[in-house]
Amino acid sequence: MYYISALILLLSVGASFGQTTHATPSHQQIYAATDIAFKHIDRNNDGIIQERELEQAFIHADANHDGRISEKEYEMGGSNHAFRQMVFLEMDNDGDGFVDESTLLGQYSIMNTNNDLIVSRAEFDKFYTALIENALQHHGYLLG
Ligand SMILES: [Ca+2]
Ligand SMILES: [Ca+2]
Ligand SMILES: [Ca+2]
Repeated sequence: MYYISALILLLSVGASFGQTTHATPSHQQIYAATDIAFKHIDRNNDGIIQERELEQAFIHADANHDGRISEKEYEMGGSNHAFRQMVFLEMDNDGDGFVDESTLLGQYSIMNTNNDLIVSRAEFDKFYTALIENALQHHGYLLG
């Protein structure tokens, strides 16, 4: 259930892109968004994402406690729905309308490239920047 960071990312990303609608975010904006997301998840401010922090983020996002994140739950975090929808679609890799625990777990493993049970800032940034760029590539039309 770790990787709910995606969730949080959603929240944070939408917020940071704010009202710049109808514009494809620049690399700088994507980086700024991942920066906000990281700080949001790293509750103990040690510069590392621990499993527990991701679990907390997931639990927080899973409003109805069914163990998966629906698009509606994902979008509850704020404005810029087009962007959130785009990222959600990218994360819902099996297209069933939910980002579930196994997806998040898998993403956490991917992020943690050196398998040391922590996700560093660099690992986090790399993963999310790629995720957003893939989302733009696959679903960027949603931004209008
Ligand atoms: Ca931390
Ligand atoms: Ca849920
Ligand atoms: Ca899914």
